[in-house]
Amino acid sequence: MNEKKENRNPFRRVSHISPVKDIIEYSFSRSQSAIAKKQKKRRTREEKIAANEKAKVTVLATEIITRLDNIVTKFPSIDQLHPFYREICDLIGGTNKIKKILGRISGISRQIEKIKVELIEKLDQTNHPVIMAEIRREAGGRFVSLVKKAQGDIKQLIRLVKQLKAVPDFDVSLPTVVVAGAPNVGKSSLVREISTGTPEIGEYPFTTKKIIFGHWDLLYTIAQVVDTPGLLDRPFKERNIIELQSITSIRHISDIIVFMFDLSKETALPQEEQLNLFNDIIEKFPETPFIKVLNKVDLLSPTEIEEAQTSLNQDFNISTLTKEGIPNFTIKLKEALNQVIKTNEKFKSLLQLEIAEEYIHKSDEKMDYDI
Ligand SMILES: Nc1nc2c(ncn2[C@@H]2O[C@H](COP(=O)(O)OP(=O)(O)OP(=O)(O)O)[C@@H](O)[C@H]2O)c(=O)[nH]1
Ligand SMILES: [Mg+2]
Repeated sequence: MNEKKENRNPFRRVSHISPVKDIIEYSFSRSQSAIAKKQKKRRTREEKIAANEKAKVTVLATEIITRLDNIVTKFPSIDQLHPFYREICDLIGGTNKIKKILGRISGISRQIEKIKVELIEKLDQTNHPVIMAEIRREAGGRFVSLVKKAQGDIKQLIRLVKQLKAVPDFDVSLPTVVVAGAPNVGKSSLVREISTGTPEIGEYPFTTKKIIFGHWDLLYTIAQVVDTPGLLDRPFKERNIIELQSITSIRHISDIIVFMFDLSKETALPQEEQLNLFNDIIEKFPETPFIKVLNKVDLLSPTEIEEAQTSLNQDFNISTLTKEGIPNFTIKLKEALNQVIKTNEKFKSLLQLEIAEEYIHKSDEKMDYDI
């Protein structure tokens, strides 16, 4: 169970990050109500005042420090993230930038701690109530101006975490089909057709702007089906964040790539560019098995489909609109996935389930024999 949870989006576990204004307000209210613990021995009026002032400064510093430190420690360790989430995190926020933000926040927390120690010492050196109150006010002023330095960083972090929490959960232990292709070829329509995923379908290119997961029941397990934003035929460094999410899914989580083509008149990208794109992807990820699918055959004549076969050499002809070719495609995709499960080391644990089934079967046979 725990293992499964760890496979999920780690940013979902990040707890609420308070803006600086709330940190200040909350810490001051705690500090104001702070009074020194009662001592057994009788104390003079000055001693009581000194103890209370020290308590106020300590509580104020501790409350701010705890909140700042929590932001840093509760943030998932970037270097230990699954490569998929690390790359997505890099795309959305820039991992170096995030590390710097976290570093600055903990730096401010350490500075507050240092000033607290310094001012407590200063409080120890006087027994004058007016000076003590002045030192306490000085502490408040210095803490606030320091914590305000983190205002921009914390604001950015709140925005980033919100975006990162929206990245779907994926489970490393499950086989994953990534549906990719040029914009508007029908990727989302296919994902809706074969899985529980419900991505938006639109007549215009780039309807899908982020990765969307659906699930699909297989014989012994479920598979994840990933809908990705459309890709254009262009060099890697010119790709935008939306496209790069597709590449990230292909790179880190795809066990099979379903690459879709659209050769109808509606196509957003000419056939040649779709082929360039396909070749570019399989060259970059030569280890990942792929299936080539020609969609929207309802819009093509038999001659056009035949011609496509020569130029694309596609594995399947389908129409997600009329459902033509879909049953055959799903059967074959399931077979391919079961093959991946059998041959890929990382799905060993799923196969053990299969062995368990066989074992149950064998013990049934044995019982028959005994009777
Ligand atoms: N005629 C026909 N239209 C289809 C077929 N499949 C999808 N469409 C239409 O093509 C358009 C794009 O479909 P989507 O499923 O959103 O395509 P996509 O590849 O996810 O598009 P992006 O997310 O924008 O890259 C929609 O208007 C669909 O209704 C099909 O087999 N035949
Ligand atoms: Mg789409």
